[in-house]
Amino acid sequence: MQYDQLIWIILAAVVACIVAASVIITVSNRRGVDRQPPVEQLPSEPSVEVPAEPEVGLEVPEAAGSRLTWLRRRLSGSNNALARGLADLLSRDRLDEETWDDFEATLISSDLGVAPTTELITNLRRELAIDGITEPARAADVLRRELVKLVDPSMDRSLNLTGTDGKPAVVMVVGVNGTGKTTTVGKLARVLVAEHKSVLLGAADTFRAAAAEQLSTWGERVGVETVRGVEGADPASVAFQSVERGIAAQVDVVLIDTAGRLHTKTGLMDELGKVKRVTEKLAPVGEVLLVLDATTGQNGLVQARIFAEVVKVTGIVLTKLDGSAKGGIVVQVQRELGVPVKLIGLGEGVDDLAPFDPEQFVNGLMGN
Ligand SMILES: Nc1nc2c(ncn2[C@@H]2O[C@H](COP(=O)(O)OP(=O)(O)OP(=O)(O)O)[C@@H](O)[C@H]2O)c(=O)[nH]1
Ligand SMILES: [Mg+2]
Repeated sequence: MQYDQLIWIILAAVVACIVAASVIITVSNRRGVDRQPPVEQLPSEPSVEVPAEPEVGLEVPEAAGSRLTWLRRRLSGSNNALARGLADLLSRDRLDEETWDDFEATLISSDLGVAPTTELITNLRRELAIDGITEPARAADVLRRELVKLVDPSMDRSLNLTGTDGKPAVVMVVGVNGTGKTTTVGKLARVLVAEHKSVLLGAADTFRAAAAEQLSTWGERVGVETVRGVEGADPASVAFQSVERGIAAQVDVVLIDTAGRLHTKTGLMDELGKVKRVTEKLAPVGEVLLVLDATTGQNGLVQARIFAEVVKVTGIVLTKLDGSAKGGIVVQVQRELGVPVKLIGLGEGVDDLAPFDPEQFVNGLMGN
């Protein structure tokens, strides 16, 4: 090989190395772009779980529009008792007394409650009589309007995510065991991250180590940090430390997951009150979301009443509206607490959380 050929080969190899190195540096910088700056690690507990470098890109939810359309389809295809009652009414030939009686019974058994049912049927019959409508198919629009009125579109369903005095907005998620609190925190974090908000999760469920583990797994999936304590740690102190970290890291929102607790256990309910009081020494808890399992029916109302007495509930998350839930509970729980349903869960999947929209909900129930 000639001398000048060798020089060219060496030069080509050097250029190739430089190009490869700059590609590697660019890729690794890009991977860090969407990550939040890691917060300082305190020597004492609780610990902060900084999500590991994801192997693939972080998960982001589908756009809100397509998610809502999909959820509406899920609702209308569900086994929801109210949806079935409406479908039955609209499939009849005529609106005679027997049909009305059956419809009334269906509404009451779908957790709509006696007073709202009577109100709905009275209004519906009056409206239909004025226009002389006797065929169910033509009654559908009137029914849709009356149902929307019952679900109350005038309520403010936005989440309060504005922090005060430059501090993060704090959201606490509460409810009885297994209603879907942790899943809701994870899904909500995912939505907020997609809206370019910086989020921190606080694992104030210290009953079981697995609970904090479940939450950190969500944190890793969506690329946010989780503050957690050891099993049996004081949940109030974990919540406090979470907000403390959130302030230090200047995040927009701190989501605090709490342990499931039976509303009948006074000690546990007092503990929840303490979690909120202690957290508020640092920053106001602007949103207390009560997670109710829509399939538990009337029991959900009792839970709602007692939780609202202990911590001022500002919004309801109604989960498990897929499956065999009785959608009428939306109306009852809002009336009972005077607090809006803000979010609904329609499945176990990561995108199965949606803002509650009265019209979409009614359309979903009516199968369109
Ligand atoms: N079908 C359905 N399942 C749900 C929904 N939300 C949550 N789940 C499931 O309900 C179960 C309990 O959910 P978690 O989020 O662990 O409930 P939790 O309230 O945090 O439970 P505890 O912390 O033990 O009180 C899990 O299997 C979830 O996948 C929903 O909207 N629909
Ligand atoms: Mg949980």
